[in-house]
Amino acid sequence: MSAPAKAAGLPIGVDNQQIAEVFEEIAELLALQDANPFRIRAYRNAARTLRGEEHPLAERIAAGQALPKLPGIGHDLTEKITELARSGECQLLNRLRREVPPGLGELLQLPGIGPKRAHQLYHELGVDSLAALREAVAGGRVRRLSGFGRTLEDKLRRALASRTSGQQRYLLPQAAAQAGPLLDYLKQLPLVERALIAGSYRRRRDTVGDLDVLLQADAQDGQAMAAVLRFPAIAEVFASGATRASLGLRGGMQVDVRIVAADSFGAALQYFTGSKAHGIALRRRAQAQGCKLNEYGLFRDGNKLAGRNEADIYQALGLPPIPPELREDSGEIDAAEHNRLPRLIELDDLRGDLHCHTNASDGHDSLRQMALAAQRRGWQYLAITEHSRRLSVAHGLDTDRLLRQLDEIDRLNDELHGLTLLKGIEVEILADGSLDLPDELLARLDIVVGAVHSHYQLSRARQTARLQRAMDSPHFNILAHPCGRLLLQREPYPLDIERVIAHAKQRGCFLELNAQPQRLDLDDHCCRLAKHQGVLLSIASDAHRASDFDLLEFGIGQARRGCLEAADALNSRSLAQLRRLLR
Ligand code: DGT
Ligand code: CA
Ligand code: CA
Repeated sequence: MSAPAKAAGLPIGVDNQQIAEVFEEIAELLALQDANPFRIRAYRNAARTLRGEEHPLAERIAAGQALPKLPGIGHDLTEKITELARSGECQLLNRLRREVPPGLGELLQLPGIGPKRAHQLYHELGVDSLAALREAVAGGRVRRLSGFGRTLEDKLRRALASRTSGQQRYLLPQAAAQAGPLLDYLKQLPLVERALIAGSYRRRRDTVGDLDVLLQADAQDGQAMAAVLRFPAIAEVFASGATRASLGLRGGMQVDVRIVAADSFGAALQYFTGSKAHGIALRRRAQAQGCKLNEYGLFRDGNKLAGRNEADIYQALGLPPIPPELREDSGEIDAAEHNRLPRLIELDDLRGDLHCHTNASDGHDSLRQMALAAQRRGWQYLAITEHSRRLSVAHGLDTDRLLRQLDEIDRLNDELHGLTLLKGIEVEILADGSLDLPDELLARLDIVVGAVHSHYQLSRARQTARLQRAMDSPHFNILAHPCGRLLLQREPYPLDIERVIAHAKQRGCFLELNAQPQRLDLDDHCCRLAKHQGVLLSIASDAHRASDFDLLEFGIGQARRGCLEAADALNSRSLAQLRRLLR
């Protein structure tokens, strides 16, 4: 069978194998929740059926045809398949991924550990990661669980010892959730004068490998480190001395701790903030000036020129301080040397947010709650951009429901002071680049944000042409999460982003920097490309609840890594300027 001609060779969305993978993951996560075995088996069986099914089901759904009767696939699973075919996502899977601690899946890779025992470890001992299991094994607690015993515990100890940990990476909020309590603890220690996290976390990289903690304290007698090691959420101490330690946290992250004296704190901060490439380039510069730079300070002929403050190191090397977000050896030292460092954008530069949802589609808070939260932030505007009808999993709006929301926005705007709600939509960009709602309706809106939530598998050329065509629509304003990546989960789809940026420039459109920490899309590199072409970016929260406006902090971090200044952001503009730019 083939897609209908009118859909212009409608591309194949998710294929059967991908649907099978989703079902297998659901089965595994359900098992980790110790769910009903029949339900788990239903997903496993359905996955098996799908692996052997040659008709691409998603194509049938796209063509509006009924699905063939398949063994083990009843009403419920058919709905899941339809959801996946339409949106490329599965809400149940998303929910399970949120509910089941990510570290639990790792336990399954150990000998003798299946879902049942993993569930038992979690519920009876609170073990939710390899690091936590190490601790439980070390404490002799595992052998006491029913069905475990000493033999299995020994086996686990050997398996754990042979694994190198710390290779996993973490999203910024996951890292923050582990770093926050640790920093709070360290800061209240009487012996600790200063505590900071350096490394990729300070540089606001999109994912973080480990935490590099820097403490200012007197390390001499080992008292300071002893106090550090009393932090309750430590699962394992890999190594420790008076000035350095390497730890595993219960949350799974690894931490490198260094204790340094006040007169080299700045040098250590500079060194351990990295990146390695930036550090090497800076050291080369020091050498060219007849100096030596290391984590203790900047020296010439054995005399210390700087070390106490980070900024002093740069200054002694003839440079203004370089913001951590730029330290990737991608031109920042040269720019600093010629006084061309950008004045990086800050959260306070934003005058509003141009992408958010309410409970009219898949958000949690009401329009009023979102508006009041925006008002409390002192914003001038907030664009309400629900999903459109085609994204049925997200309860997307059709014409009638959108019109009703527009009336509601009018009423609220009469009432609100200081804040203007803009009428918008996050309209689905269909496979061929057309939009999911009629032009007459889009014409009534203040702002049209377009997004791709399906058909990720198109060729690079077709995906690029699809987005270009979407921007050709007369009412199109902003391309949401342009590259479609989901960090640690899904690669961006093949796309000629430079062409897309050039097309946006030509069409007077804008691109989004989506601040959701699993997206951060555009990424830093693409931000630079857009800035270079003079295409303004909407740094947007994509909030689904009022508290999500806080996520803008992550978007700003990425924007700064992308060299963006306030003037490079669409939503740093006043309402009047914004309206002009949106035409
Ligand atoms: P991550 O943890 O993988 O997200 O990335 P980073 O940048 O935090 O890297 P990490 O934790 O291995 O090291 C922290 C910083 O320490 C790194 O950014 C720069 C510095 N550093 C580590 N190893 C070296 C090295 O061999 N040479 C130099 N110059 N600096 C290093
Ligand atoms: Ca690190
Ligand atoms: Ca490290």
